[in-house]
Amino acid sequence: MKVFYSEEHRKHSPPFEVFDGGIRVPYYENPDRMDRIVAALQKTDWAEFAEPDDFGLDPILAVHDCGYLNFLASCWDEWLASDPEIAASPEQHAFLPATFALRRAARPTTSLRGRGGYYLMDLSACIVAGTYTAALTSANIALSAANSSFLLHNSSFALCRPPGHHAGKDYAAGYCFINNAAVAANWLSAKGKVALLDIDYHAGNGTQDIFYERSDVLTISIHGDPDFEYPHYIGFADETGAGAGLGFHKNFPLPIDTGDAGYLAALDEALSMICNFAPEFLVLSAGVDAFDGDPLGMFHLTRDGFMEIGKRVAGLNLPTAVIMEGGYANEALGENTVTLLENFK
Ligand code: OKP
Ligand code: ZN
Repeated sequence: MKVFYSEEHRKHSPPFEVFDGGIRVPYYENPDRMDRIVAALQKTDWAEFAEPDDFGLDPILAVHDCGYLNFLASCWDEWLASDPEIAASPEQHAFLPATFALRRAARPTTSLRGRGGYYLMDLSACIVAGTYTAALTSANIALSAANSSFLLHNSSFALCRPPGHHAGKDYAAGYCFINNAAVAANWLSAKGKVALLDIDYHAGNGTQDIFYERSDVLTISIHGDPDFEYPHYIGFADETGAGAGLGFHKNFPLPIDTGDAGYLAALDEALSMICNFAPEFLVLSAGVDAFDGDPLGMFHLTRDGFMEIGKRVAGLNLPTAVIMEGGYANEALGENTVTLLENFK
């Protein structure tokens, strides 16, 4: 199986995040995550590592707003230029907004703080010097996997970092800046119908937003009920698409303490929806933070659970671009990811 990966992700390593709006903690979405997955993949006899190609900005701008992308590109430099104290010790800092724009009447104002509050949705989307470069490379990794799945008609793995599924057309959120899976799915949608299944523990709100009014990309997310879990305001069962996209989005909000059995029951429903949709390609937003003991999750999936998920999704027999999303139990992250992928080879 082709595994697209780049060392560029290291450039995005914020020194802290503001956890649950309270204390500063080390950034959970850290480079060590990739090291664990790479190490586990290297022990297999099937992972074929490849560098991503550069697809340019067009496929990214097909999904994301230009003003938002410009903000990501210049935020850090503008911030350094605005404050000599920050410029004196940049590695101790991460840009975060101080206010958040409620979108109803809001517009991106010209000041950096104004744009920050408009384009960043929470305190886990920290911007540092390498964020934009790392995010662009991460999107190219997803595009490379999509291209490979298209050309070779088989499955591929995009080892993306930063992750993407919380990023909407014009906002960053939850460690995500560019929606890698959405960029890949949109790119593939020019070749044929696409289903995008999100099995990360958190609702794929950005993906939902991006495709909400489209019928050529079926989007499905299985996740912790937003009634108790991040991203809190989106990912409910009654959100099923709008306009031409009505009926082409599906959420499976599941309760606290969901284990393998409850999860697999929802997965089977999702898979039968995908079968009925009859897509040519599948994009799998693959987080493994539904794992028992994940510091950011409240499900109890086991390694066998991930094996079974992989088996059943691979059983669709679709060319699948598997896109890495979350997973924060770093000691188990490599094994869980390899286990999920095993059946796609
Ligand atoms: C990103 B991905 C937990 C705070 C949550 C953001 C989580 C983003 C998860 N109480 N902070 O979907 O794995
Ligand atoms: Zn997650």
